[in-house]
Amino acid sequence: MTVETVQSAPIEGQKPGTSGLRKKTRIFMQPHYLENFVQSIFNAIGGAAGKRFVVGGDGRYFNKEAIQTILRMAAANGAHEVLVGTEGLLSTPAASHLIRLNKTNGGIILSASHNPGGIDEDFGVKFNTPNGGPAPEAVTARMFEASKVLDSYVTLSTPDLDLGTPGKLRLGDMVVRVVDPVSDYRDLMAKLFDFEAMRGLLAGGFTLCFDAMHAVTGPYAKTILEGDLGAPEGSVINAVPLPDFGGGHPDPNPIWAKPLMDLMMSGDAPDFGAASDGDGDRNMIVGRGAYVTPSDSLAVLAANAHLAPGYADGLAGVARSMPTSGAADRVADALGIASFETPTGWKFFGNLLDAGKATICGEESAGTGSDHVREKDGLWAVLLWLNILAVRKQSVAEILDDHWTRYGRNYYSRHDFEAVPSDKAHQLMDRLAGMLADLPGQTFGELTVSKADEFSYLDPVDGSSSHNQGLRIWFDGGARAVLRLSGTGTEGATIRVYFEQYQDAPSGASTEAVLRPLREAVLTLGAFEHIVGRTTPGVVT
Ligand code: VG1
Ligand code: CO
Repeated sequence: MTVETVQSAPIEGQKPGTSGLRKKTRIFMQPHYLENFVQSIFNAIGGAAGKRFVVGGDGRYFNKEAIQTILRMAAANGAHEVLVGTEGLLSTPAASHLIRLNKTNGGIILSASHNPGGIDEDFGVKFNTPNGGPAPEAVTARMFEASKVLDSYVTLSTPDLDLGTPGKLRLGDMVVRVVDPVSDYRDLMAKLFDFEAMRGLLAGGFTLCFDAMHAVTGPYAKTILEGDLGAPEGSVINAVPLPDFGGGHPDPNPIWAKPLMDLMMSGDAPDFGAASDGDGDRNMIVGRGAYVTPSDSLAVLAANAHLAPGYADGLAGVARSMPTSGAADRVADALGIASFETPTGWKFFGNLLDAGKATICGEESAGTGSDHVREKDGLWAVLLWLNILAVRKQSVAEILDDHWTRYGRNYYSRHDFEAVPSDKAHQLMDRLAGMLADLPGQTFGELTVSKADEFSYLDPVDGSSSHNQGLRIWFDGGARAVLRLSGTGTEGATIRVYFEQYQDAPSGASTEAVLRPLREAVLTLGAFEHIVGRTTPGVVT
């Protein structure tokens, strides 16, 4: 076996965003594009020689080819062993678990998560560090720097490996261990949750529908929900991962999981509905007639986690990303535990989890997880909900009502303005950033600004700081708006606007009605109409 050195040159724009490098699939398929980035990863971590990695992806278009390329490059770079899921499939949380379980030097995960898949859609590559979590900013910065000076990469010219069945293969001097993507993850879930109680719940007639959205969670949900817990066959729908996710966005929210939402709001609704995203790290939870916002879900899980065996000793702390509503903070206060507010993106939770400062973390974008892995984990959230439902013997709606009565309610909604020309989006954000200091005391419609700032984060564990993490505007009467630009898009810019209104004694009015004055104030002060020519978002979640 001879290692081939391929001459290349730096490719512009290989800068990882909120969650790895995401580009149009055709860009990743260009000569040297993927190879340059993979070599930059290895170069940024001091080489791959003698190291062990996990590699897998969500099965989207180009997953198979990319896995083969990465395996060859890992072997050519001298890696000792790579663990890869059967057919190259691994959910993001399962990959995180395998990295930790096998004490590897990290892993490469192929996914553009909730973005659609296909030759004309999106692809992504992300490196996770030995703790199982997404590379922190210092590491992604080194990857980007490495990409700017790259002049060659190494690979092998070997035929594709057959990754169809678990077993041990060799590629040059490197061992390739093909592993079942589900089994170790399943064992971890069985340790954390009371499967017996959950089996009892389902045997007692409790019904559920889990929409895997033709993405990677299908096999996991089938094994655990239908296999281990005894949900009737057919409880998991769209369970076969497809390279184009059946043509939809594998994004578990009321817009993209509309058929499930419609079912849950209908007379035929099962007791519990859930969905997960392309790579299995996100979740949507919906009870019969009761959608649970991700921010509320985080708060409910934090308040009730002790009902599951894995969390019976209580939580060390709760962490949420800055745009996520403050509902979880209220639970932390009541429990007398710490709460943390981090920038958007799971990589910022890693240090808190490693240091034992936080046990449960969450983001408003349908991500919840705990210290069991270092990624958000869609199916984990579903199982924790089911465990809580099995113990409390109440409906999702009753649990939510009870929660709001006790803690008050943070009405919440996110509006996305997608595919905005980049210059316009920056113009809007820069203008607003420049106005922040003068906003307090000014009134917009019914609301008066009480405070405004640009969010910076000082990591309490390693002392690193991250700036420009979003604009925050608070108003008298418990309202808050956050504006930031997405770091996962592949076309133009996406402006995300997050609205939140706290009510101590929830009025019961619709979220739309409660948030209207806030929305109007923010659209006015942000000059949306004038700068981007739009006041209606493309997606509301
Ligand atoms: C979005 C979400 C963020 C999430 C990220 C990755 O980022 O807002 O909360 O961590 O996607 O999720 P952005 O920068 O577009 O707002 V996933 O499921 O792609 O791993
Ligand atoms: Co995801």
